[in-house]
Amino acid sequence: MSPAAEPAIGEYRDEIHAEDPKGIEIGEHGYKYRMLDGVVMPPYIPPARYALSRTLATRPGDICYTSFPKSGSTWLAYLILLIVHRGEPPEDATLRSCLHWVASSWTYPRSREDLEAWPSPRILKSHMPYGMAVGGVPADNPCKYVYIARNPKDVAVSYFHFESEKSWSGNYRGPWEHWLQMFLEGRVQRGDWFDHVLSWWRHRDAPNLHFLRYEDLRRRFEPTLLGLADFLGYVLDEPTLARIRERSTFQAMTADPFSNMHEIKEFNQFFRKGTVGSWKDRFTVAQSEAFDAVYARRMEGSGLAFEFE
Ligand code: PPS
Repeated sequence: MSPAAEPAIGEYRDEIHAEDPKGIEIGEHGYKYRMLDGVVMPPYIPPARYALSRTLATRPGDICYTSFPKSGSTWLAYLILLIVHRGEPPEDATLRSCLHWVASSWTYPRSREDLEAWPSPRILKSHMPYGMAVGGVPADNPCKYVYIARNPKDVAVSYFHFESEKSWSGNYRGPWEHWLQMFLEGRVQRGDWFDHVLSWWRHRDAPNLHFLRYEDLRRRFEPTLLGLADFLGYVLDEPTLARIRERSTFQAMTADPFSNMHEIKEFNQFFRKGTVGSWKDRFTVAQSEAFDAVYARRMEGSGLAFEFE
């Protein structure tokens, strides 16, 4: 089945997302979520689709990209697609239609049969921690996994905008300081940022896992992209590299209907600022210091560090 043959994507609607309304909780400030394997998850990840995602048989050519939300995963998805397609996005498609978000009942909820019939290489999207990954245990899978992480202050702010300003899946209606507290306590969808990122970081030396940082893509684009391409088994010549660089800037992705998520109502929150350090517009000095203390404690000994400026 080609992406072009599929029905148009629907806009956000509770009745689409909540295939299994029994499991949906409404927390503080109207925040909607459901629990899966003890982790806070969005309403649009019903248990049946989560099970499909866990049991999907991956293939050697598959590329599964993963992140905590708001860490640059849409950017990474486009880079992977452009690498695979030599810098030219496929015709009669959109970025979203080329991806498989298996656990989600939203966007393109393809059946197991459709997924199995899809030609390689399949690009699989996920926002799960390591223990809940697509295909089961990553180390036992033949596919490749790419994880992207971003400094958690920018993640917390980007996520707050995403969840609170529009009628998005969480429908959060609380103030920033409450959101920040929820973030630090692991009560936002996808759970605890530290647990999530470190769960993948611990496996960074596995041969089928590539760990990236958003800040490296921003600051050191070319070597970071070449490293990604190399991991995926592609050699990029100079013209292809130049095409990918040009097409994947924040401005180009926002302007291009292929990559700008126009199928999804309120798509603008996918592309907000695209910078390192926008947390400073939101954190107070006291919040920043309190965050830094938690960060130092939770990251201690991990060997993982982020740029915040
Ligand atoms: S989501 O909804 O969880 O899948 O969001 P995700 O795509 O992971 O992250 C969204 C943030 O990534 C920024 N973004 C980019 N930054 C730089 N360059 C490019 N091309 C790019 N594309 C997306 C996007 O603006 C979100 O960050 P904020 O800080 O909100 O701007």
